[in-house]
Amino acid sequence: MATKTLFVFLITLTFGLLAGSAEAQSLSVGFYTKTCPSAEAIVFEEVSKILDLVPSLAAPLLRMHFHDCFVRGCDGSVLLNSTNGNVAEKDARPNLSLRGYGVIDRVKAKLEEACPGIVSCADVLALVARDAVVLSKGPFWPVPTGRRDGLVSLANETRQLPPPTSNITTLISMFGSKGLSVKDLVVLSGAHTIGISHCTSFNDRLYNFTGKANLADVDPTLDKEYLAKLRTICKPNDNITFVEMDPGSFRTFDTSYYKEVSKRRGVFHSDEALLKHPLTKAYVLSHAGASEAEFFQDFGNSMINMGNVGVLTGSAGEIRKKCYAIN
Ligand code: HEM
Ligand SMILES: *[C@@H]1O[C@H](CO)[C@@H](O)[C@H](O)[C@H]1NC(C)=O
Ligand SMILES: *[C@@H]1O[C@H](CO)[C@@H](O)[C@H](O)[C@H]1NC(C)=O
Ligand SMILES: *[C@@H]1O[C@H](CO)[C@@H](O)[C@H](O)[C@H]1NC(C)=O
Ligand SMILES: *[C@@H]1O[C@H](CO)[C@@H](O)[C@H](O)[C@H]1NC(C)=O
Ligand SMILES: *[C@@H]1O[C@H](CO)[C@@H](O)[C@H](O)[C@H]1NC(C)=O
Ligand SMILES: CC(=O)N[C@H]1CO[C@H](CO)[C@@H](O)[C@@H]1O
Repeated sequence: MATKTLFVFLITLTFGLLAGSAEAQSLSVGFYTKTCPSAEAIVFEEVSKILDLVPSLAAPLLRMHFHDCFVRGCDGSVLLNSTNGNVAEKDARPNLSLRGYGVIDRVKAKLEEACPGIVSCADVLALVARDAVVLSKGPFWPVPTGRRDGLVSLANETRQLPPPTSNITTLISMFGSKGLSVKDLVVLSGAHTIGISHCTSFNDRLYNFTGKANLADVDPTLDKEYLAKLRTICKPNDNITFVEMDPGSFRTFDTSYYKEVSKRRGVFHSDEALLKHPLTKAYVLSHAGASEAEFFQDFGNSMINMGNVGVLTGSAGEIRKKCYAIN
């Protein structure tokens, strides 16, 4: 109850703050105020109930919004099932490890009960991602809404998602191609403060790193102690085991990801890569173990930027009835 009151208070506060800025945007905070006034409260209540039971779903729900936005814009395309003639994004390689589709279906069903045909699945993803962060003790930010749902989902387009082997050049250019800055990159990478990774996503750093068919051939940039620990957990070709990405606080949204990366304990090349550019390196170092306030503010801003990527508005697309299929 206390959280709910706080939530309503924050929403009200945010409306007040944003009313002052007259920026023309296609999305707007409080888009459903008239058409479905309880939409955001319904989402928060459902996500709270689900995460009370299964806290480990917070991380994949945040990640799902990222995977949606980077492929065809934030249009709910990540949620569509494959059909007879088409393999959807969901069934492409990077999505093997996405979880939480059932949560989205459940939240959407509640919204359809309250206001049929009003709230898009793309907006559900954006709101659920925010609430998953709030419920992991992270920041609240006002989520601009008004996205519409796309009609297309193609497995081969998941190539637009950066792989964990990415170097800094690739990361900057892949974020740049979505209109996101170097700062957005380092800030949004901070999402890896919660959740898990399968050994498959970083095993190349632990064994046979340069392809010498030598199991002692490891990534020299990874912290030695951490490397040894990972090697005891992840065996070569292990595609089942997973590790906490931010050991010790993988369910708490905080700045400890930057502390880990600064000690060369980021699990992916893409985490390590943040130490290879002056701007991202400076951000990592200055936020390692620092107070959360600035990171929290930055994270909300960068999530709003990411949530704007390639959105459909007005009469484009549709409002899906079920998130896994077009109407
Ligand atoms: C910078 C480029 C990024 C790369 C290369 C990357 C890559 C990955 C990989 C490989 C995993 C592990 C998947 C697995 O093995 O189970 C992962 C997990 C995760 N990623 Fe990222 N990611 C990136 C950016 C982001 C962004 C922008 C967000 C959200 C804003 C995000 C949120 C997450 C979360 C929360 C998890 C944990 C998922 C879970 O617990 O199931 N990532 N990421
Ligand atoms: C849609 O796909 C999900 C898995 O991604 C599956 O669990 C669900 O049964 C599918 N729904 C329909 C109606 O095909
Ligand atoms: C992706 O797949 C679609 C449908 O199968 C196809 O029309 C399109 O050409 C493919 N795009 C690329 C870049 O391969
Ligand atoms: C970064 O990775 C890309 C793609 O794998 C590669 O073409 C490029 O040479 C790499 N850049 C550097 C500086 O290593
Ligand atoms: C090591 O990597 C090379 C090149 O990718 C590959 O040909 C070889 O089979 C790998 N060896 C082992 C033991 O994984
Ligand atoms: C793991 O690898 C085995 C053997 O290569 C394969 O049969 C199995 O389907 C894989 N499991 C997953 C979850 O990818
Ligand atoms: C949840 C989900 O739909 N995962 C799919 C991801 O893609 C693989 C194929 O690469 C499917 O087997 C999974 O079912």
